[in-house]
Amino acid sequence: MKLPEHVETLIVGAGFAGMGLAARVLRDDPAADVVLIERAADVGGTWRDNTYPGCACDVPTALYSYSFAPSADWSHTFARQPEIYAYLKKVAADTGVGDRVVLNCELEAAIWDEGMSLWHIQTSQGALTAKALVAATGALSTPKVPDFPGLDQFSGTTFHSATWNHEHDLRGERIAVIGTGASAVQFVPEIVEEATHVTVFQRTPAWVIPRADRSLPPIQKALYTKVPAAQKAVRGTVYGFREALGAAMSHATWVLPAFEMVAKAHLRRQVKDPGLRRKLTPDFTIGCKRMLLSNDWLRTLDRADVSLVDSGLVSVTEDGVVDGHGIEHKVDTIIFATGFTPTEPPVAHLITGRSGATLAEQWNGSPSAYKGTTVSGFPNLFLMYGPNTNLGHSSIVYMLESQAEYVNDALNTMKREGLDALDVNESVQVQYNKGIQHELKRTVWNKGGCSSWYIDAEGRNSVQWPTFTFTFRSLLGNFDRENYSARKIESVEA
Ligand code: N01
Repeated sequence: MKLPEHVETLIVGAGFAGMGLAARVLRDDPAADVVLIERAADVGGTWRDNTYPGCACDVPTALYSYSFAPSADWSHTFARQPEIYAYLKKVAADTGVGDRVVLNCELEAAIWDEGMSLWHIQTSQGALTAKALVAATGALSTPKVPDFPGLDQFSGTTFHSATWNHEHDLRGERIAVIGTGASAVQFVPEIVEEATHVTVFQRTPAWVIPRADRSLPPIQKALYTKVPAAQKAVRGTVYGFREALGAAMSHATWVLPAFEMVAKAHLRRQVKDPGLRRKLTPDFTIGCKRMLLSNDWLRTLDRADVSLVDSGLVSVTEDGVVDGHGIEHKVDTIIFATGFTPTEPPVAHLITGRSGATLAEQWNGSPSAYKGTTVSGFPNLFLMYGPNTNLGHSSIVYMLESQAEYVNDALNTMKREGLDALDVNESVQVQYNKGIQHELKRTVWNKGGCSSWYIDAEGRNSVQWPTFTFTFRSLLGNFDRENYSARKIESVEA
């Protein structure tokens, strides 16, 4: 569709978050004035962008879909990227959300107009105004490539795992992989079959446990299609199990040593070389960083055509990479598996609130919001997957649907009461975050002895949700109008 001149609700981003919200709004009112802008040429968000070999979800398929759009089409316990991408495209078509998306349209700036109570928005396709603005731009959508000295001198090929260069032939090449997180463990076992040699640069070893993956039999698909309640029951069971486990894990109780034993046994089974095993043994509590699931990552590192460097990466030369011992490794291609920028989202630089400061200026390196969704001083702005909504144990889709419920209720409240502006009270936001930070203090993410992307520049954990996901859902079940300053044309009321 074409970019309108004005819209009631503008959603930026057509991934799981933005599409889930749009579908929720349209379920209440199929004629709702809601438009999504998407910088890419298709919907799908992270599942459109991440196409590296072996890309799959490490959350079970049973949980990783919208509750309003169950699918029986999954091939494995852990779905593969192409099928999740296909699923999202199908949801876009089935729900009508796809018709509301302006593709190849990037947000450039959004400025709150206090006098008119609306957002002035500039995009790559022109300007528009919107009453409500939703940033559904993803926490893990902007690849991070560290600025290693000499990188610009490198004469070979470089790319990030999230922007895989499929034109580039890795056959016969010497490859350096930087980083050993959830992405690297998925693609390294795939590329070793093509490359001559792969050198993996590890900064911190990660705890790795087996991935209980299996292909789903056709009979299961038939059952789910005929008896949707059976699929619902499985989803509920997996959800309950994960909740119990996640809460126990994050609060560092008896479950963690048990997981650590599993991970150590996995390492012993897969890696025969004791020196390599030592390099791969973390010194922090399991769960502090995202636990990795893989049946072939550790085994792959023990191959003769794969080396693990744990002395760091100091610089890049014209045709290689220099490690912490000053040894140069000649390589043809460098693949960055160095993650994303969740605590420094670029979109925060584009949104200017009531005071004239951008969201990034207000956050100053340490994002915070009320219920992960609204920010004081930024009226009628809603964040999907905002601060402190990430999980270590369950499906982000559950959290996104909870936020969609809340935002939809807020939009309905505005309509019902004829409000022009809603701004969360600062004291409410501050109090809420005190509670979140207090709760996080007791979790493995804060006291597990690791450094992770959950901790921001100020040393605050501004990423993780500290407790049960159903607590989040109940907190966001209804829009709490009393915690917001509301404004009607010609009148201001607290
Ligand atoms: O990124 P990461 P990822 N010099 O940030 C290293 C989701 N995801 O793309 O551990 C040297 O986890 C860094 O080292 P260290 C999931 O939420 C989901 O792998 O910080 N190394 C680390 O090893 C996941 O958590 C799925 O010391 C540097 C690696 O790079 C998130 O995406 C699948 C460095 C980055 O690991 C990110 O995963 C894949 C530097 N300057 C991903 N900077 C699902 O299945 C960073 N590193 C749902």
